Amino acid sequence: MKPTESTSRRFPGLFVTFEGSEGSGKTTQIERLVSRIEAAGPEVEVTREPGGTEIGEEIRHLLKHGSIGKEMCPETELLLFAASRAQLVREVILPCLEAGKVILCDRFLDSTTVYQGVARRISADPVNTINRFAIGDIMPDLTVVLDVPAEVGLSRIRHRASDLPDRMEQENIGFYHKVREGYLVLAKSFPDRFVVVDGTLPTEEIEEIIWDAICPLLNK
Ligand code: T5A
Repeated sequence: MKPTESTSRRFPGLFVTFEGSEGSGKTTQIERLVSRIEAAGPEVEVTREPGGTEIGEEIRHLLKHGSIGKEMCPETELLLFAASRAQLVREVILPCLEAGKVILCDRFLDSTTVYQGVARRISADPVNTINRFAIGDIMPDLTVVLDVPAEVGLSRIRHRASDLPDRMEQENIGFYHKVREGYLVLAKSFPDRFVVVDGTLPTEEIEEIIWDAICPLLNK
């Protein structure tokens, strides 16, 4: 049977999430979209996962840069991402949706489904149950997946001026291949929510494709 999802359509706001592997261009596109959406009328809020709240940012540090992070088992990792998400939903996302804002979130529950579920091989039952517990009944109205070959994404972030790779950026290439494939399979399962965009296109072209997907939802 085909899986089903409820949406957040009952709120006056709009919830859009951005997914994809490392270096796929999520942050770049979110930055470009903010002023464009604001020019169309609605107030926009940008947030990210893990993080986006004081508690979430502490968890982010532990997950990515904590000196004890090397010892972390996959189950702990899953629960920490979920804890950050539970806080973000209640402290930021729900209030924004109730206030009629557009909220753009850099990663959300699909990252857990793909990274911890598919790539770390935690079985789907606990992943889905914990995801559901963390988000309550909030689902994105639209999820944009920026699809790039793992090699392209990794080479982009490795050319970045900033520091050494963090804990999540040190996996072998096979891990990121699974991430990419995981997103593509997930997007096929929920075609009403997902739009997959070729992340190797020029940034301006990607922006136009995403804008075309968001526009009808702004005018709901
Ligand atoms: N994670 C997260 C989990 O395992 N489970 C979870 O539940 C969650 C929520 C988060 C890490 O945590 C994991 C996934 C991640 O490993 P992060 O620091 O937030 O870590 O990392 P990312 O989300 O992967 O962010 P990145 O900054 O690495 O990638 P972006 O945001 O996708 O890419 P961006 O926009 O910064 O662009 C990267 C570079 O590419 C260039 C940009 O200029 C930049 O230099 N670029 C392009 N170049 C050519 N063509 C284009 N179209 C380009 N678009 C961007």
